[in-house]
Amino acid sequence: MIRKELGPEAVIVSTLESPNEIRVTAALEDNDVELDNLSTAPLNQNPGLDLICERLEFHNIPMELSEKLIESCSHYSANNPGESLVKSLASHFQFAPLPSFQDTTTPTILVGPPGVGKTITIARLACLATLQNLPVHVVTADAQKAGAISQISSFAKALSLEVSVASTQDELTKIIKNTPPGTSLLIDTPGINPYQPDEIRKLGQIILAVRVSPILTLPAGGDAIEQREMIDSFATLGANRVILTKMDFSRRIGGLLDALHKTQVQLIGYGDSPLVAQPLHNVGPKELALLLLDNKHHTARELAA
Ligand SMILES: Nc1nc2c(ncn2[C@@H]2O[C@H](COP(=O)(O)OP(=O)(O)O)[C@@H](O)[C@H]2O)c(=O)[nH]1
Ligand SMILES: [Mg+2]
Repeated sequence: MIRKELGPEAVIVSTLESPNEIRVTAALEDNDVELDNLSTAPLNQNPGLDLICERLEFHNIPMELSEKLIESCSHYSANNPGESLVKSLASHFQFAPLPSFQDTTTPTILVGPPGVGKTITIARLACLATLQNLPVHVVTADAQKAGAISQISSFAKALSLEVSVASTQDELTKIIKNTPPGTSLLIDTPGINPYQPDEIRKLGQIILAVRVSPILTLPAGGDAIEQREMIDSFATLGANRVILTKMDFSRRIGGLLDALHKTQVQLIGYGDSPLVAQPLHNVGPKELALLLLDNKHHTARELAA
């Protein structure tokens, strides 16, 4: 049937089985497309499109997105599945770089729900800037949560940085105004419930004082719809970029990927450790492909087997 549709050159590049159907992806080989082999170990060790299908299934990527990814994989090149996955991800997701601190006129402000890793991410960004000898000043607008100020102060102290506390919009405006030229501002905010209008309004006031679009911080695992609604809610505050956290214990990122794909929010980096000294990772299509293909996170039951 496939050869009847596509002609005698058609090759089957993958099959995807679900309880009620078997999907077969076929392609015509395109000898004009020359794609470099990826030199990274996981891709070289796992060169088949079937393996990619398996990994997409493992990550619980919803069928609709999975099909789109596989279809464009086969469109790019059936001969080099690793490279075609990278290209496929590049065409379905938005990526942008982590803050560079070269542009000291644009503060970096992180927002998100409570406990997702905003403060540790601020500390990591401060660490990154300090390592590059770029001056940063850390500000927290999270003055209410018990222990919040001492948590960020201890991170800052380890980097020989001071922390300013802004309890109101006016205080934050004043701190921004008094920041010496050439110093980047890193601003931490209280975790909020984005479904509470009052909490959104208060965070909106902080963002108004800063006048830049905030970066949403989200854990990598979780349900697709939950994540999408979270991203949509913070988008009302102008958050169009996301940093992921807790990648080290997120075994499946399909829900998150579905949310990123549906919202087209820009993915800019991820953290995978509770340690501040462990740097954030930049993420582009290649890094995302490696995260999808990597199967190093085993459950305790698997490890004991
Ligand atoms: N294992 C792991 N723990 C993390 C990661 N990011 C944050 N955490 C932990 O999550 C908890 C909450 O982090 P925190 O920065 O205080 O969250 P915030 O409330 O959003 O500011 C802390 O115990 C962090 O050490 C991560 O990438 N991996
Ligand atoms: Mg915090």
